[in-house]
Amino acid sequence: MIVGMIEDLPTVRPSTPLLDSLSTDLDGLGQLESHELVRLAEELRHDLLYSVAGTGGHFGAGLGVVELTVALHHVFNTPHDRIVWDVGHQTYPHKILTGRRDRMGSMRQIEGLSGFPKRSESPFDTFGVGHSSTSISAAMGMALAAQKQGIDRKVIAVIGDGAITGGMAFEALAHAGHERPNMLVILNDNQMSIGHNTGGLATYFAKIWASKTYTALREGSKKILGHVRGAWDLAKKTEEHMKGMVAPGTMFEELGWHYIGPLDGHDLPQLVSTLKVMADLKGPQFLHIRTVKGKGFAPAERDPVGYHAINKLEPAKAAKSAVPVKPKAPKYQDVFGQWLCDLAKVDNRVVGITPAMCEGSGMVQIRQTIP
Ligand SMILES: Cc1ncc(C[n+]2csc(CCOP(=O)(O)OP(=O)(O)O)c2C)c(N)n1
Repeated sequence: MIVGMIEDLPTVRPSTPLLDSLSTDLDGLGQLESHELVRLAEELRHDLLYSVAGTGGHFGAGLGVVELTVALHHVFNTPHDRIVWDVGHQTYPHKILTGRRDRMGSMRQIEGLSGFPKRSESPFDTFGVGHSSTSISAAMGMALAAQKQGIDRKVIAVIGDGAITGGMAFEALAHAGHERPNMLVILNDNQMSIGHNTGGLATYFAKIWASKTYTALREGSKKILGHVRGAWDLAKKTEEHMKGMVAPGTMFEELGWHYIGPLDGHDLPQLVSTLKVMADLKGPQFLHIRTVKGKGFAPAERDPVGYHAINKLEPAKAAKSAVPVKPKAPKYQDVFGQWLCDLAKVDNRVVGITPAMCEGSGMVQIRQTIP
């Protein structure tokens, strides 16, 4: 179900019988049937909407990985098997599932839960993050260490299409392509970073998707046009003029990875069956999934940049609009952004460089006024 308006956000804890029945060590999750997993994902999404609406924090990324979170904890024996989330801003559903549900109301407050994975918080948080692009490297270290000690452990890195553009991620991709540890990287491609993606890799991922869609269409039309004399030849000639077709994943295959995808990351049954197969494959495995940032909350789906992170929503006060309540004081990044603009106006040697997050670092104004 898509929640569409702020009034629809749960202000009281939604009914989540299946989620309530799970033990904090996730015993039993592995035994759930496919239709139960789908129901669990729905309950988890509602619980997430309820808790983030109450505390504020990272919003869109977590909503986009609800199915993936359920699938990973269902297929893998966590925390013995290790999930390494890149950046970690997408781990709110993971935290709800892994024993911290009753503390979600303390998110990002003093003595409360961290907005990122934190090893001291839970054995399910395998790596302390916040900085991006580290997950593949960390997961590779864990995989090699387990191999060396003869421990039978699966290791999975989950990385976004924004974070994977970081140099460290590529260092690890190249390294693992050479060392060939048994590990899985899941590329969560939602066509978004914090802001809109830029750069050649984003174009490459878009081409992969376009080629897959095109191939599916081609297979369909082959069946139909094959029966019409001349029509198929004409279609083939047209096809020769099409530029920019790419075989999915060639780049990763060339680096030494076995690539599967792109798959619909919200199709839970398909995700589960693919993960089950991939879990037993040897060597470095790469699964490319496509998801929607903000999935299940229509305003966030429409505006993934604005809803990357939100302030606490106050549904009673803001009953008529989906606009997050304004904070009282300007944010640190806004003060910084204003200072940067003032400086750049009087000194043309000043250039702004964002950490791939123009909005979050208060640099929208300088981009617009002094591009
Ligand atoms: C070293 C470093 N640089 C920049 C950032 C800012 N940052 C936070 S999340 C992120 C990428 C988000 O995009 P993606 O990985 O696609 O995840 P999504 O939010 O789309 O799920 C970036 C660049 C960071 N956390 N660490």
